[in-house]
Amino acid sequence: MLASFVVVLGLLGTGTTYDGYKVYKISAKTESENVFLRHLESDPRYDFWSRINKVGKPVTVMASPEVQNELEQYLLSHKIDHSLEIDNVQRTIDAERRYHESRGTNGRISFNQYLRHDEINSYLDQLASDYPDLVTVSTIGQSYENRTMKIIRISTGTAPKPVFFVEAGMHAREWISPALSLYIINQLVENPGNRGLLEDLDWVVLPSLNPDGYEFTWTSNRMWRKTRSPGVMCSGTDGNRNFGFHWMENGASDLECSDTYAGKEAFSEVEARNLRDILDATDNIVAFISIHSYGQYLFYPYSYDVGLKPDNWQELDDLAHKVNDVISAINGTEYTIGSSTEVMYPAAGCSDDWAMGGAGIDIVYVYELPGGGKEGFDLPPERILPVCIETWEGIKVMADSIAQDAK
Ligand code: 0X9
Ligand code: ZN
Repeated sequence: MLASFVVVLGLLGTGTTYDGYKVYKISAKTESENVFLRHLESDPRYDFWSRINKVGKPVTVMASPEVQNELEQYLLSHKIDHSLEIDNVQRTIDAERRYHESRGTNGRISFNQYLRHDEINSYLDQLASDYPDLVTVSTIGQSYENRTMKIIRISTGTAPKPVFFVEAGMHAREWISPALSLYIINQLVENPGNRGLLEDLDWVVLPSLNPDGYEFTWTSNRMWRKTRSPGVMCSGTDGNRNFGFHWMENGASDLECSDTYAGKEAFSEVEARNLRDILDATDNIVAFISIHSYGQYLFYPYSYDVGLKPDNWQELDDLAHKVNDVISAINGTEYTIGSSTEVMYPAAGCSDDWAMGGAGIDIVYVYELPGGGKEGFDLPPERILPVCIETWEGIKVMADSIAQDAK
């Protein structure tokens, strides 16, 4: 089976097409139905867009035309509830590309389209030159394929303040993640109305943690998730299983071709090492958020094992509820809140666990932003701004609370 998967990957090569691929929403009603889903998940012909969850929470699965019949039969014979989410994945991807090509980047930045890695870096450099008193842009290293990884520090006054660290772009296909991080930067730097948010905190934002994977989603395979470091059978490691805190203990794979492949060893990926090193080198980080999509979850650590919560979990939980109250008041977007093992699944080696357990940061969250409804990871470009606007309101609440605590 693995061999045929590799052949398929080889054939797809560059310019993977998803013509005729369908996405299904599958809901297990019982634990035994979940066992059938696990069986499917272990079959590399199916791409699980979300991991298997608690009973009752649907998972989304992409299937090629060749396996759709088999999948539907399997679900029907086991009486597992399912519905069709996307009829033709390629159509959605094409629409997104047309949108990008039809608009140039007018002015400094636009939130009606997704940006390439180089465009992201250019925006940071532009801000550094336009706002030298407010902004410092530094390179934290190169990616495996030698792309430059940058962070931006936004800071007023002369003395360093406690730092709010924002990480984005870990998973290549989750395009709304870098987009939101740029919106955060844009608001903090270019909207003078937000200067209050810089009074008690400095902000450090890393918008593109997986540049090779991200570019690969533009040039070759829109649904790529991992890094692009080569392996023997398959390329790429899941950055969010590669951090060295209880690495590989749970919810991570040692199979190269898996989308949750944890890597040869902890911190095998240069991108993960770059993040680790900048966290180590940055003084006084009081809060860290890792931005992903999709599913509208707000997680706090730990995710390496079931039932493990940090001592301050209640405080984290309370603040997450405040964030949700503000966000949901805008457009009704509701987040599910909890430690990720509690509301989703265990996953060892995530950057948030490292931020708390390894780097010693107390306030740590993962945002799983909204998906594109039927489009999943392909949140349509016209949805970028609404998602950014509502999420930014939540992040401001977070920042206010962190700033109070840090005083
Ligand atoms: O599986 C993941 O890495 C994250 N979900 S995603 O769909 N964006 O891939 C969830 C991470 C698990 N939770 C925490 N890191 N707390
Ligand atoms: Zn993710």
